[in-house]
Amino acid sequence: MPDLVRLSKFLSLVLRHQPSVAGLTLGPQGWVLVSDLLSGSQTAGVPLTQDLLDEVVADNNKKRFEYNADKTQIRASQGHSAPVDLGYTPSTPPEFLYHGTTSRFVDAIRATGLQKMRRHAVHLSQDAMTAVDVGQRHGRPVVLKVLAKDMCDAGLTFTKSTNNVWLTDNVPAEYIVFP
Ligand code: HQG
Repeated sequence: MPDLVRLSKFLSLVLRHQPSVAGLTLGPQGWVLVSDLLSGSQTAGVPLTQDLLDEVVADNNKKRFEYNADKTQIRASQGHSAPVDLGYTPSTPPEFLYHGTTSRFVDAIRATGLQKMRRHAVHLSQDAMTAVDVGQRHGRPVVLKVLAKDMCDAGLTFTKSTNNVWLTDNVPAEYIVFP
């Protein structure tokens, strides 16, 4: 695995799921001090430097990580299982959004809608192709079309992460178009 991919996976672990592996605690909106991340990673045996961190943040294919304005803090833009309130303001989604899942989950989703499971939100994309990629991480991909505008009109809230992932608390089955 290329080093940057390996580092990105380590950063996902620390900044989304288990900050304690680098001796860290996430702030309420998911931020940690860059200096703490560098020293904590070194202590955990991961040779992270400021230059490498800059590279991961810039090159990461999904722009998973972001610095604050003065680059003293860093966080994951979405995807957490650790409890955070990312502080995004609600926005109006397009008419349709897409969710990638796999065939074996479809019956459960029909029964209970899309649930956030272990993460902080249900993740939706603006295009169906991204949803195919997301779904195939779990098995044979199935793309679900979500009637996002109808949900929004009914008072359900959406936010959009800095890296363009649409987030919502759950998607009731009545708003899902199954293939
Ligand atoms: C499924 C990755 C049964 C859901 C991706 C999914 C994404 C249900 C799985 C981001 C269900 C959870 C998020 C229900 C939902 N019954 N299964 N009621 N409701 N599910 O990994 O959306 O590379 O937590 O369909 O690319 O797959 O990490 O969520 O299959 O953007 O940056 O439960 O994570 O991005 O799986 O992926 P996940 P996800 P990163």
